[in-house]
Amino acid sequence: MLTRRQLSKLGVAAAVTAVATATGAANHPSPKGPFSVPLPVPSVLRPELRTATHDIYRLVMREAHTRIASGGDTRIRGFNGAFPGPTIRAKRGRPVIVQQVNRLDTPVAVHLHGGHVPQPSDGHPMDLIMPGASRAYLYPNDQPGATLWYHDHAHMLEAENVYRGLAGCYILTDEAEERLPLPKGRYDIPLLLRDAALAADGSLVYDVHDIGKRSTTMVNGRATPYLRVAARKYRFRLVNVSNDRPFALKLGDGSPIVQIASDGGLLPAPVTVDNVVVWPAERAEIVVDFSRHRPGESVTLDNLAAYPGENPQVMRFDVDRTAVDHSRVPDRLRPLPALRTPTVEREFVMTTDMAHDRYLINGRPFDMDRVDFRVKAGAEERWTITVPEDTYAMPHTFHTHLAQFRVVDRNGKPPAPEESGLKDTVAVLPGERVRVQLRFTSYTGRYLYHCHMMGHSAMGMMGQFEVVR
Ligand SMILES: [Cu+2]
Repeated sequence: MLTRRQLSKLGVAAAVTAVATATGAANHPSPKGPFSVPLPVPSVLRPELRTATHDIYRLVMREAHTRIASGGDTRIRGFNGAFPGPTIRAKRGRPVIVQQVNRLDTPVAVHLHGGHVPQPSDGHPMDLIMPGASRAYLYPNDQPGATLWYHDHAHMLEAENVYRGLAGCYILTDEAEERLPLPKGRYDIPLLLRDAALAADGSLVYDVHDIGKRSTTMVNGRATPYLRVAARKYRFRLVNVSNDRPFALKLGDGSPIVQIASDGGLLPAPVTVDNVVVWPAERAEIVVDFSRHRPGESVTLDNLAAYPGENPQVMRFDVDRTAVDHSRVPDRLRPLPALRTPTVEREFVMTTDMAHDRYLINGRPFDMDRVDFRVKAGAEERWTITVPEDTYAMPHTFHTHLAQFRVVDRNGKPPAPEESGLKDTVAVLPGERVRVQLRFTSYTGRYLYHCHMMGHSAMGMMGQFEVVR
């Protein structure tokens, strides 16, 4: 949940007032205005082959046209030409192989964000898939159920590739989670959130610096869509796939939101919040109960972190029917793994070098040929991430590959309940100091850590560690 102080740090407090003034118009959508297109739900990818042990998928990265908003078609780069890509649904204990075919004219590397993955399948930018080539990625799925996502990770190209569409959702479930009485099936929907700058002809304008112009927000690739819902509970998997934009989402009618999961899956217990925050690459799963509405009523989803002057409305839910609802949110969801005493402590300082247009971790930009530190397989480590409060300080989102972590404290205080679960990405605002704790497994090799504001990582805010025995 974003506090008023954090909102003012982002310079977006003005947007809070804008929410109140904009909602009046929401009930009368014009054909070309917001809420004129239905929310698409990305299709679930079918395996090419199901063997006794593996599900085998194939995805072709190619250019295609889509319609984001009224105004014209948009040329995108998509997995199977889809914007966003198809959803892969996997089950814990059953490995997946994805054959990725590159029919774009740019090199790519596909990373499964949040996945516990052996090094050759991690999408390290040294393992590029060149145009015309392909690569098979093995995902063991040996971690608890979680909403993951896959995206390009070619260094210095990732920001534009993802901006142009190379992102998709990967939903991992497990048996314990499936036994919980949470909303399922058609009542369990991923919402991939992002923004873009759209030209008048509908084309995507990419400028790594001018993020302020990306004022079209999208859900599942459509600008301000509507979703027809039944008057019952839904599970929504919020995935922030945007390059740089945070969302702080609140229901337009002010009713509370129940958050059940974060990046690494279910929280120990549900948390009721006024708004739910997802920074770039973060995920949050929420349960929204529309039974408080009658058919014919609507409720918007608003972004408290909208930039000043923007329409803060992200999408609208139109309740159009009643439905039987046997789902419920249990009081306990999933216990967290215990923290061990860490054996190693490390510090990460995230800064901006405006003179050279670079973003740095510990004073250095990414170097493919440099291993920044080595980690012992099986080690429990505590990492401290700080963003000094200086002239060019800005929020960053620290992400590490391979391991999920737990936030130990934020500025010396215990994390909020919704930030206490398993995570792989954490926001650090100017002047903040966040400590996280993570445990490495037996996988060895080079993995990345970086800021997930993609313009920042593309401009150097990234490093690599090597796990050794
Ligand atoms: Cu950053």
